[in-house]
Amino acid sequence: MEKKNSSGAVAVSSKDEKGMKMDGEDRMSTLQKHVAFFDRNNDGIIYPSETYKGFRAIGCGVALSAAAAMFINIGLSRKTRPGKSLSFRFPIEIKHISGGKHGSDSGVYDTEGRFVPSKFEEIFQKHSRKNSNALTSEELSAMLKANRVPKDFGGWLASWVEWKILYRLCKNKNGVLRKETIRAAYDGSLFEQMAAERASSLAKKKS
Ligand SMILES: [Ca+2]
Repeated sequence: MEKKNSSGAVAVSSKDEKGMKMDGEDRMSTLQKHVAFFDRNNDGIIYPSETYKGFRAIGCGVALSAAAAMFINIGLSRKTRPGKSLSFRFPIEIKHISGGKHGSDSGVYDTEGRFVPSKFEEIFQKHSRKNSNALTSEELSAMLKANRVPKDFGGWLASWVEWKILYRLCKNKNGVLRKETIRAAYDGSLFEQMAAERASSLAKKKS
């Protein structure tokens, strides 16, 4: 269930999210939902091993999943654990995930990780040329360039990696990333679908 707050951003009830309840909070932001898929045991913390398993579950290979786990957990651990010292287990705290937001992005998540529908629509208004409800590889690259904040190299890299992985895994047979796919990536429901499809295709192969 999604509810709009006064700023038009969307907050999502935590009851929808695998029964997980955040400490002292009764709602998850869309950004929290986006990452909650990777919290494999639903304790509110994502360890590198969980990031790895999550990437494997959606169909990424061993090398990409391992690289993603390192890149994401080392990059986000300190930012999502305000006031705590560095942990070499590199945990990510979901309740503070908005602290891990990077620059040079599309602005679809606001500073608190809530979904901003107008920014989402803007992606397609500005960058879709061939099909108003999808992005081609070239359109995606143009969007990444347009979003770059000068000298924000960390943000450039993070955006590039996120979108290129999404494109590589989720483009359709015509080589485009559809709007509804991108929408589902933002709230993490895409990952649940991908994992379910992969599990069922693996089960079919075994039988
Ligand atoms: Ca966990």
